[in-house]
Amino acid sequence: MRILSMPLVVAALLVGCSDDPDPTPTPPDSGVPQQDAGVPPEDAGVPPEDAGVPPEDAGALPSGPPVPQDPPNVPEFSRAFPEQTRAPAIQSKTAIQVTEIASGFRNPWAIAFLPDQRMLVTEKATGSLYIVTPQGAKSPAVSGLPAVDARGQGGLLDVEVGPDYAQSQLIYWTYAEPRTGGNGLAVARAKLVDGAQPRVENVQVIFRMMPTLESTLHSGGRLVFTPDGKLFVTLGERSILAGRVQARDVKSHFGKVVRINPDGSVPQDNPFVNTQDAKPEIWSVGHRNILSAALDSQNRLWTVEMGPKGGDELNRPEKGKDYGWPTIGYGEEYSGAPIHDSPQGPGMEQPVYYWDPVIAPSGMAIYTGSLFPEWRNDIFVGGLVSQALVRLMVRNDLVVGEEHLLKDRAERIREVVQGPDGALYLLTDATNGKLLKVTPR
Ligand SMILES: [Ca+2]
Repeated sequence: MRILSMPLVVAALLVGCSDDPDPTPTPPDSGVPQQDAGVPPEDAGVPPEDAGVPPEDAGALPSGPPVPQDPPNVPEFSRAFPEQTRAPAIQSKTAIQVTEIASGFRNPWAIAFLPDQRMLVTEKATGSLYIVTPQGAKSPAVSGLPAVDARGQGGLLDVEVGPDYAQSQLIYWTYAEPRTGGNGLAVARAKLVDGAQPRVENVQVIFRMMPTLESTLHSGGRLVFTPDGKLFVTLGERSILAGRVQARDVKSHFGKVVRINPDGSVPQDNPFVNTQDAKPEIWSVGHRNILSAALDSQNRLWTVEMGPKGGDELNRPEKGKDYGWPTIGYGEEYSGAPIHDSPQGPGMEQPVYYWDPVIAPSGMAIYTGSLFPEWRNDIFVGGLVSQALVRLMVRNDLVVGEEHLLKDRAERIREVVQGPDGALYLLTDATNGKLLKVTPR
């Protein structure tokens, strides 16, 4: 366990705030440092996935070595329980086929399925939204969306189809909103008017992350509807020190999961509605930058957040709980400077699982389909730096196996959703981004 003097902690907070392992191409005029600087090369030379992995006997939990990876960046931090990191490597028995449905998306970020199985697809940097058929035909960009601040990790991010879409045609999306004095994540909804020239009408901004701050980093931005009609929104802490220090502060939205009604109003059973000066939308606190979120079969929220060097985390955020960033965590600054005295601390929750080295997560699905029976209830996370589709086998809320699929494609995976047909649909993060479909071969 590392012991830090206070000045060292401050120094640690002051350095390395800008280099996230999320090297989204940045417009040349933005002044944002190259975010992949200092990120270790992804695990080149991963051996074939069958190397040394014992067969999974029915009923028996996987055992054996973890997915091949580099040594941890912060070896002095010990896991809180055995299953918290480096689960045994597993190998899917079902052979998979990857089909390219469409390409030519400029850094696409999110997919949402319309009831007729067409997809809404967002492009981060251009702020464009498209409707894509299952065969890959792309509509003209949907008109009427508000302007985005497209610098860095901003832009147009997630999109979801409203639960009452059949009646309302409402869609919801997140974006970095340009504001006087800076920017901030916003959630908007509008009526989608379908047709040869699709557009949105009656745009309403239903949530604004506050305070406004000038940062192009750590926007968060995933949306998850729950069956009881609430909407979770995941938020980042803006990376820069002025934002990072607010991640556990209930007076700020930074570094939080928030929970709202679809019209933006506050559910009265939220945990901080009666706390003086607290933002009433807050569900959980102490997150860094949540880019992955999904519900499980019990409709519980799971998230994966982008950590610093060596600190990506899988969490199951519960009402009113504190997930510790920046006080505790398993990583360090990109400079190698320490961030935390300890990976554990009183009053703060432990991640279900963490990665050191990181996968650089974005996008998440918890599988419920019938195309891949062996994947039922497994967690899938897109990997950017890791250039993998990460599969986690979960038993009793513990990760008991990990697999890195699609490594041979060497593509950054930005988004993972399960389609109505039980296939997994992916977006690759590239200037010529692809929409991919994963089915049994
Ligand atoms: Ca944490």
